[in-house]
Amino acid sequence: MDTVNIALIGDGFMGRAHSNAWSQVGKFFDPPVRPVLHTVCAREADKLARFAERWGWQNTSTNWHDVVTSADIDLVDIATPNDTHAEIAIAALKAGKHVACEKPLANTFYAARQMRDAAREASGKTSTWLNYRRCPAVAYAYKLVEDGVLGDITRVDAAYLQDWADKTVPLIWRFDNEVAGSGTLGDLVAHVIDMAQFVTGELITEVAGAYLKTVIDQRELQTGDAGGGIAADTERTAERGKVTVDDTVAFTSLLSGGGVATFQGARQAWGNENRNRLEVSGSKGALRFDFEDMNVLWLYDATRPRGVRGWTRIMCTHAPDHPYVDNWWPDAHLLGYEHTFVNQSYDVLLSLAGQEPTVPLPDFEDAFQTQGVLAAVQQCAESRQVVPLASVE
Ligand code: SOE
Repeated sequence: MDTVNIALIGDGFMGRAHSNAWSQVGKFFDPPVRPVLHTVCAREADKLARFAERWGWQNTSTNWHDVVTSADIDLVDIATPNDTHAEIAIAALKAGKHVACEKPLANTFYAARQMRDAAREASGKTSTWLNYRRCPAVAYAYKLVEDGVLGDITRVDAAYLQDWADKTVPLIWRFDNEVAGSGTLGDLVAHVIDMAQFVTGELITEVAGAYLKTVIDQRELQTGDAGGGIAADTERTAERGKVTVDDTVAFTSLLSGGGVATFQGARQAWGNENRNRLEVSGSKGALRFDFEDMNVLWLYDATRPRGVRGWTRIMCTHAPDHPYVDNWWPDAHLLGYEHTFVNQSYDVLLSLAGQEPTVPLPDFEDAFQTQGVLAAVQQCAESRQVVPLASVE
């Protein structure tokens, strides 16, 4: 296979991020297989035609069923709202395609399990766009922990905080539990759950003390598509609808190595515009990451003589030590959000050619583990009881 024909399902915010990744990866990396932007599929033909023209997709379709079963397609890339992931992914896997799916895996634990089971039976490879693993600083943190720099992990403190969801934002799909399956929990905290498990190399085994709160419980109904942003301005009506998901999330959990991990998430955390942050402490030191300063990793080496101990600021742009940066720019010429998707598309292409990715790719098994944590948090918030992941149905 020297080329891979890609079908993208969805032309919204993630459709743009993925289109950019597939069109850029061959310019900055030398993937073993070349991606072809073969077909993009979405509901509205006029918007779709403009999207295809802008991003260089060769074909368009408004019928995803035909696309995912077409003999012309090798990989199906799912960038649609959460309630559509399972049907599309399972159809694509049954048709022998590789599948790259946006996060969270699905809007329900049941649908996510169906996707995980389909992947187990399928010949195609799966991946999930948990893209923050591919910030060079996060990938380097993974390597440092794997090399034992922190020793035994004792605690994790993680949060994903945004502040876009004020009362002027209409009732977009992210506020509808039927479509999204949760609010901040699945949209944001899924990322830091995956990051915590990825960097520590450990899994969350139980959840306690979970709270899920809706801050703004009514929003204006919208007409038309929310376009390419999280909450791009749209026409709205004076009529209002009920928000049926969480805005604010907090919970505590146990890690498989015995440490304790605490998580927060919010969409009205004023002053935190896209603050996806992680602190990991071990018996020999600690690491800190904050996506709003995404090229930097902070390291505290607790084995140093006390007089000289302190946080070291590492600019993770020093090739070849820091993952991916060899293919981008010289020291401190800084990467951004879109580079994490290009880095991930490179690793997907490596995996399709049977080669090892730069750092582990989250497949449907990994994403299902994260979905289990989401379900455990929802059950814990409901029951006020400790929920072992093994008990989640
Ligand atoms: C909206 O909250 C959002 O676009 C998430 O859906 C993405 O996963 C995150 O990377 C940025 O914020």
